[in-house]
Order: sequence, then structure tokens, then C-alpha cells
Amino acid sequence: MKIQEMHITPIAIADPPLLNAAGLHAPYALRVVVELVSDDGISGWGEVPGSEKTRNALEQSKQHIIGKDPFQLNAIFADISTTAQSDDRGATPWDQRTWVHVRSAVEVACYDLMGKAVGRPVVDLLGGKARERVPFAAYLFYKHAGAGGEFEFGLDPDATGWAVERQKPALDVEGIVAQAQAMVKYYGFKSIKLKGGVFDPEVEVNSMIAMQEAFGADVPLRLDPNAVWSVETSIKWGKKLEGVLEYYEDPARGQEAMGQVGKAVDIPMATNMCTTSFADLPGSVKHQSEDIILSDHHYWGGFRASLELARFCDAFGRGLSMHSNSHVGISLSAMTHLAAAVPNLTYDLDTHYPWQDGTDLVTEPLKFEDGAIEVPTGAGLGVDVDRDILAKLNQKYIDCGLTARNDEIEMQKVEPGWTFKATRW
Ligand code: GKR
Ligand code: MG
Repeated sequence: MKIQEMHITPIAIADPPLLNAAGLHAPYALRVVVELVSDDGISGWGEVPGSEKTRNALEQSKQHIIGKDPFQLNAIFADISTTAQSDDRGATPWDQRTWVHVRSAVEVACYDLMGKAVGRPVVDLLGGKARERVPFAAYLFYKHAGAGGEFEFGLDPDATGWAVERQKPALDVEGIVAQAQAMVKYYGFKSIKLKGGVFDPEVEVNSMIAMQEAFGADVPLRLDPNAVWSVETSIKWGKKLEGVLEYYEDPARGQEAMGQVGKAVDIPMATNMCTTSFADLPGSVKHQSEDIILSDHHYWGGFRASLELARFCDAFGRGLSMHSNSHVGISLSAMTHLAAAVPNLTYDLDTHYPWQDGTDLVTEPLKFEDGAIEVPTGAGLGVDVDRDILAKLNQKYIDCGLTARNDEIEMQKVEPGWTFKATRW
């Protein structure tokens, strides 16, 4: 089997005005879709966070992929390494490295090809199922009113309630509890995460306490200020969150600071910001920076790297959860297959999907039932791409004019003069 064609398609998907530590989401989130076509006419798909930088890097990597056998991933990765440059994750809540995305997109598309070639789901190529259903968590955001860009393939507002609810603003404790109730009611999620780092810590901590009162002490809760709290602030408010949170995600910046907070506060610490690559693992052990790592195949460089991370977590006594950014169905399927194959992935996974639901490019979007997704049984990723929708979302990318994610600029449109601060409180 040989890869004959590689198609790189940037897309823009509607995204509501969600707030975070770096500002505000733009009306569209960017993704890049990669299609690898084999000499026997099979298509394999991958999806990663989008930017012109990532698209260019994927274009550069084409020379290492065309003509290769998708089963020979070691050779493909070795060749990509000859072109890949080292890059930095940056200070933003999301990871800005480019070449991990390239590896991830290519690897996922190759696994989709391999699965289709042998007639088995990707999870079977990753060692088989450790679970039949993969549970996800509600992912709440403080937000302004509206649903962002056009949801032209939108959810039926009458059928769901969530389509209406997600348009509402959530700028205080009551708003966030109402958002949680609407999302949990529609999707059946059993755990709840709040994106923090937006308002004064007192508001965010009160939101978590109110959530515990609304849902009961058995519902696992998480708060993620994306590292904009100082060590002192994280400890002060962390003490109030003992007995409230399941885990405390990236309150402070860097491994040393996270280790200090972890020693002072009796809540498991989690990260998708301070330990994000294999090069970070010695520092993680030295500083004991977290108890739980949020894996992400887009950022760790694919499925195999994520399985290696799982081994590390097992050996070093760390839990493993999963991180998410705005995404559609190719990523959702890849996350589900991977999560199904990892024995020690025991936390409900993050997903932004409810914010994108109704704008998917797969012909039969995966369904959440009781907060979980059943692992797809079809060959490869088990999803088919609707090429008309792909073309429409590509046109939206061209029309919207965005070429990279920049939440600070979006925030300045609403609050002139607002600037990102690495430590705000
Ligand atoms: O989409 O605003 C967002 C999130 O803050 C995202 O950028 C982060 O990468 O989901 C994220 C996280 O830190 O968990
Ligand atoms: Mg996080």
C-alpha cells in the first residue's frame, strides 16, 4: 500500500464567544483536515488545530509522505524529523507548536488508512478496547451572548434545548450553573469542568461551590484557570476548593509553581500546560508538578506517543485525562478510539464538541449517550467525511479571513486596550 495523494484543507467552524485567560474566542475556530489517498483508492483522514503556520508545515511534510507505506510510520516520522523545526508551546492556554500537529494529523490519517485496509477499527490497531464506551465531561465557559459564526447545519433548536441555551450569556455564577444544567441535561455528562482565568478568582471559586450545591458532592468538578493565578492566589483559593474539586487544572504557571501549589493544597493537580512533551517529563518528576496529565494526541504527536505517555503515567503514579480544543468529528472519533485503548485513562475526557455540535463534517456524527460515546466499530476511524460540507467549511475559512487563533485581538474588539497577562491574579 502506498500513499498517492495528500490533501490539506483548512476549515473554519462556528465557535461561540467563549472567554478564557487569553481573551475571547473568535466567531470561527480553525482546523486543518488532512486526507491521505492510497494507491488502491482508500482515503484516511486526520484533523488538527488550524493556522497558516500548520498548513504550511503540512505542505512541507508532503515530500516525506507521498509514496510511503502508511504501515511504515517509523520511516515516515524519521523523514518528517529531517524537516521539522523545534518550536515553543507559548504562553497561551492552547499549545502553539506546529510539528506535533503535523505528526498527529499524518499519523491519525495513516491509522485510518491501515484500519480500512485490514477492515478493523483503529482501536484494534492500538491494542484493542480497554472499554466499550468513552465518557466525556461537560466543558463550561463564561461567555457572551450568541453562538459565534453561522451554524448552517445547526442543531434543531426545538429538539435539543441546548441549541438555544448555548446562545445565552454566562457572565456570573448563576449563568454558569444554568449553562451546566443545560449541557448536562442534553448530553448526560457526569463530570463538569469550568474554564477559569477570566474573572476574579473569588467569582470562579464561588461558581464551583455553587455547582457542587446544584449537582451534589458526587459529581466530579474541575477548574482550569490556565495558569494566570500566582502561586499565592492558587494556594489561597485552592484551600477553599478542597472537598469541592476532583482536580485543580493549571492554576499556576510552570512546573515549579504547580509543584508548590500541589504541596500546599489537598487536591490532585492536573495539567495540559506545564508537562506537554516528553522533554518535560524529567521536570515533572523533579518538581512533582502534577498528579494527572491531560493527554492530547494533537499535542503529543499522535496515538503512539499518547500510549507511551500512558506508560509513563502508570510508572510514575500519575493519572491520565484528556484535553480538548474546538474540534469536529474526525478528532472526536480519534479521541474516542485512543481513549478506548488506554487502560489507565480513567477520568472523563474534555471535549469542546457541544460548542460545535451541528457543524460537523462527518456524515454520521458520533452520538453522546449518558455522557459517553460508544467506540465506533467501522473500519479505521469509523467515520466518513461529507465532501460538500468540507468544501463549505473550507469556503468559510477563506471568507472569514482568520489565519491563526488570537483570542487577545478578539477580546480587544469588546474591551479596547485589554491585554493578555501571563499572571493576572
Ligand atoms: O478553548 O479557550 C479554550 C481553552 O482554554 C483551550 O484553549 C485550552 O487549550 O481547553 C484548553 C485547556 O487548557 O484545557
Ligand atoms: Mg487545561
